[in-house]
Amino acid sequence: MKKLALHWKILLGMALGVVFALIMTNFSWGPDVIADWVKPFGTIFINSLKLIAIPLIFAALIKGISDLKDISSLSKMGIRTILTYIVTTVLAVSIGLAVVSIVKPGGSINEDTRNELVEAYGGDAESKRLDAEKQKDSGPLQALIDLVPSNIVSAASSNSNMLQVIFFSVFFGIGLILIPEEKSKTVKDFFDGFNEVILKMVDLIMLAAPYGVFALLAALVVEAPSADLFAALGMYAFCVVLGLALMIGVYVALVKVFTKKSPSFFLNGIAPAQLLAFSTSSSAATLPVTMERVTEHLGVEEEVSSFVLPIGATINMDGTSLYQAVAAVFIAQAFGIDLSFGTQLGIIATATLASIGSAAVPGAGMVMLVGVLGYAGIPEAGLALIFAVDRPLDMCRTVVNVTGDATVSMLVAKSQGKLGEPHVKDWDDTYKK
Ligand code: DAS
Repeated sequence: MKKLALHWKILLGMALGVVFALIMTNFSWGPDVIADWVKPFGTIFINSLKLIAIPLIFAALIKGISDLKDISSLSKMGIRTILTYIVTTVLAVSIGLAVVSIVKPGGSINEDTRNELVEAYGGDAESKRLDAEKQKDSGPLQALIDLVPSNIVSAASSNSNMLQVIFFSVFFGIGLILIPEEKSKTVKDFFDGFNEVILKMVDLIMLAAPYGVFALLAALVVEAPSADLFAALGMYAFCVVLGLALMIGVYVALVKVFTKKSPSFFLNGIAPAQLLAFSTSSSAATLPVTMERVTEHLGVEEEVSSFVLPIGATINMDGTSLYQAVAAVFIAQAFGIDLSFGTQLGIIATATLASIGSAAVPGAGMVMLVGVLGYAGIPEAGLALIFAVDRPLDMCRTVVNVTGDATVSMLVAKSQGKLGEPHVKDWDDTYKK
């Protein structure tokens, strides 16, 4: 069979999983066969994502921060770039939280289905619900206290301390920057290699995605066959896409206000990179095209684009952070967990940090979501629910990640007086060059 791109294989796995389960439910022994012989592969797949989450955060953040040193990131442009990235990411997460809280996709699940869900997926949902209640009673600075682990091994031992792992990774990265070059080089080289290995492991896990999704969908259809669950999943996906579309509107407005460039100029300039991001689900794979489009077609000078975009592909994932906020709150809604305002603020911080720690490869945002759920006390088993529809959403959020990087590169270039006229006016000129 012609080599199908991974995301088409995953979409095929989704469809076949549903069809297979619908066929099997016609036999009395069908559901048991799926529960005993198919669902375990979905559980294994989710566990492998959970397994890789902590090492991925650790590796990606330390590499990201130690790389900053080589390009003297503490310069004015570096600080301006990182601050602008953080602002757009917090904006993205806030839009995500607003959309999912207004639309309430998880709220449409009826009580029976919710109980089935808790039974099938979130055995620890009750304890999580109690934790969430307890969190409401804690002091105003409890989230800050929880940020600093007293023991890194215990912090790394469960995904619920993702913020603590991020805190330690950033702390470690800053330490790495501050020691003399001749000493830090060995450590930096080690983490470069460690990061490569972890990304390769993510690639291998994603190769199993079509089969994992097949098993997850089959189990989902058999265990919670209710139409309202699928309707809720559809509404969840709608919330993510709506939030992402609003974020594109925010970028167009920022470009118009701060650089006076028109929406059509910006969107025509960045469109080829957006299409590549959509089809590859990878900001890293799209980076070369993003660089060419931003420099040649949007007028950002090379010295800015070659600095701002590689950092952006690594630490600025507005689409991912928006998706993580929507996903976390949707799962809480589905399991009937009422998140306090403090927890929702914590989700803003966690999703922002999680998106900084997300690698620019397919599925990374899903892996980091494990930590966001862990922080907010939301059953990670809920991942099985939303992973079924994750791939199409990964394609969409990667488009926003790339568009966000291009936006910030134009804002930073403008503020540095480095935003000129495009070298080529439109797509045809590229071929004439
Ligand atoms: N696919 C990732 C990227 O390359 C984003 C994600 O997984 O959320 O930007």
